[in-house]
Amino acid sequence: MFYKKSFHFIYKKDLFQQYRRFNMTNSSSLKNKLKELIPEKQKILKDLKNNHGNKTIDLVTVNQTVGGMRGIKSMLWNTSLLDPEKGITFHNKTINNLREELPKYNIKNLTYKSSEPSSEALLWFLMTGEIPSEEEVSNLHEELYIRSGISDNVKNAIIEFPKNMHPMTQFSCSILLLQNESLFAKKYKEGITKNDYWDYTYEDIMNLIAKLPEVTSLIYNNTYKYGEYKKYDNELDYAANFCNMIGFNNNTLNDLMRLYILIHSDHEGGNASAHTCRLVGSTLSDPYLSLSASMNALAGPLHGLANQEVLKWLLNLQNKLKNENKEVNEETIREFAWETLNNGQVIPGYGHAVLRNTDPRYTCQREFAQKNLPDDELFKLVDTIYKVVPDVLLEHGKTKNPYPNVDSHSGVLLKHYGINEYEYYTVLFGLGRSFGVLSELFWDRALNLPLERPKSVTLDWLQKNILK
Ligand code: NMX
Ligand code: MLT
Repeated sequence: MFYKKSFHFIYKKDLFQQYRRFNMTNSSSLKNKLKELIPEKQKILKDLKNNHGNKTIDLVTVNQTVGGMRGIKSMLWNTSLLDPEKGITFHNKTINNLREELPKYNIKNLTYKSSEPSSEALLWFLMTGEIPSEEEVSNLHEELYIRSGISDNVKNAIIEFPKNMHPMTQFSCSILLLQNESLFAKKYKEGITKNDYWDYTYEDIMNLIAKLPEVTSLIYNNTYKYGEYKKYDNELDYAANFCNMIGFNNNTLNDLMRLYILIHSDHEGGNASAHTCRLVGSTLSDPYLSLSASMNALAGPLHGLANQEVLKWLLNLQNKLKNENKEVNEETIREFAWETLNNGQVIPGYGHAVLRNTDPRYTCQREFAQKNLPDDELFKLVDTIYKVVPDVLLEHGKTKNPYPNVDSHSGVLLKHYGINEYEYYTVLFGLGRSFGVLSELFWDRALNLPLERPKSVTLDWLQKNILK
């Protein structure tokens, strides 16, 4: 299935990749699969619009309109659905279902079989709703490899970013630097019809996902290390490629990265990064413009930036107690949590706009830690915080969900394996989130979903129409 090693001479590889990219349109088994699925989904949507279009799904209260539109069922989003108690399901499968059912990456079919599903398998599943065969995963692996590689212009521009520019700003800018390569934008300019949108959207999405490990690792290496740029290695899967590119060669970290991409990939459509990608994409901005915007939403501290805030909070807690010669225990953690709240700040990693229970993405990271790093000091701290903070938040009496979310655990795992630079953590969330929001963006174009444009009202309108 994979091409022969002799092509590894760089110049030959570049020529070969150009040739393969040229032929990719017809040979991609994922694209062919999607081509089969599109008419079925279009038919379902058409039937809903024509025969049930006027039925009511939900009603909207004043509190929802002035309170961030919580809970209003008003978006179509196919890749995943969030239950407030049970958490996320992807095409009706839980995280643990996927961890069992999706193919694992088998390096050279010999030495090491990964414990977590490959990100290639996840991508196939998110886009199609079907569990791929090993052959389909291999095919997609090759497709991503062939599409990988960033130009010298983009590379040099990223290297010129100031070192103190936040990694999320670098990430968003880097995606915009790639936008020049958008086939969708090019073909739209040439005058394609609606029926062809999905085709070029697919090309952009796959090219973009294939290039993200190089882009994100270059940001890491350039900001924190020595500016090294590593190319995609065909013998490693997607997640291991990323780890390799930032200078790590550790099978357990590779597994963590596979799990990390899986749990961060999608969280239905209403979260800020997903919703932003949908909104921007609905104007027919291409996938590069849409993903860059999505990453800007993820960069906020109430959303994806919370993972860096959590680690900062944990380290501040440790330092403060050390300086005061105090032990880290339930009592001192409770005091620190109250101090945070009394300062008018949120406890990062706790609470959620939809969930009303412990996030299963937290639970599976906890299980990973119990298995692989049970004696890690920061893991023990996170575990003790879990015993204390929900009660503190309940007593505080404001938050509707006193339990931990995904961001509460992720930094501790990354730090354990040596990724210490916490300002970078949200980039990793973004790498995972790209899989979900871009898969959905493909279907937005395939189903020809219209421009998103909800109706707003003014305070004056509310007074006149509600208080009457
Ligand atoms: N610490 C302190 N106060 C909180 C917390 C928290 N962790 N969570 C919610 N509250 C407050 C919230 O600020 C609000 O206060 P006020 O009435 O003064 O405005 C009140 O509780 C009610 O908020 P909720 O309705 O429970 O939460 P909402 O849906 O508005 O916001 C979050 C959800 C996630 C933004 C909020 O829980 C939060 O700020 N959490 C901490 C930041 C965080 O972990 N974000 C990551 C979320 C997951 N992700 O990756 O995106
Ligand atoms: C997410 O993964 O997007 C967050 O948990 C936020 C959300 O779902 O609103």
